Amino acid sequence: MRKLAAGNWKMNGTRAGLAEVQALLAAQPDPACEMLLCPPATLIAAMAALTQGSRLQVGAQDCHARASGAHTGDLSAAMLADAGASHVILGHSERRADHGETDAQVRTKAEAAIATGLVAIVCLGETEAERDAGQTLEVIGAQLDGSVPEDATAANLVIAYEPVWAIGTGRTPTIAQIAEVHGFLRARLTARIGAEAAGVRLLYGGSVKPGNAAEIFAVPDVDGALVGGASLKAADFAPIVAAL
Ligand code: G2H
Repeated sequence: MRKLAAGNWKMNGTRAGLAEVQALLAAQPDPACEMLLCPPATLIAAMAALTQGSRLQVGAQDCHARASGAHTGDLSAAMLADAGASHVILGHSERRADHGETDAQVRTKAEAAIATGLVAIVCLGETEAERDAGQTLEVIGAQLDGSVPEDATAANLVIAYEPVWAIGTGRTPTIAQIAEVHGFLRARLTARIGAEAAGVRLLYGGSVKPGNAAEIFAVPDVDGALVGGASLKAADFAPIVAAL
């Protein structure tokens, strides 16, 4: 399976930030893994134009479940695809927290994204309180069951495990903790979508940086990373891509 280095710019970046994309293209013309950047929606079209013909793909950070209609401020999967997106991040913990997104909503968004031809990157992760209570696998298993469409395939689904307490904090789980969750996710996904699960990329996300990427990528069933802060600068993201 081809690994995936995905960057999530979150609510960061204006057109001036596209200089970092040019620097990344210059630094990584032929990486071994797939490369993806998910900027704010305002930059998708410009980034797609800039990366046309390169190995760097462009994605979005959310989509609406419906194709069109009276949903002020929202963007459909088809609009994102039209702007040049190939992937869309769904159910990131920041959207679950800021917008109250539920597993069922994430699932309908994933269904819409897949039906449009986008790859859905579905995010899962436990809070610190849930981990401390010994509920990590129970929580993640329920999120996976609730968020992943039953007809998802290795070609149209990516899962990102992002422990909420590791996001933007500089803290990362131990290698053993990542291995436990990713092994669990592979088994749970197999129970849900069958043999296709073997080819679904399982990304780790949460404070991935150049200094810890190689160690995390060596963990079984870690098939790439969803990188936030360290994807904003080519000088940080390029070595992470190179480590895959
Ligand atoms: C987790 C991650 C990217 P960061 O949210 O999705 O962000 O690498 O800044 O922890």
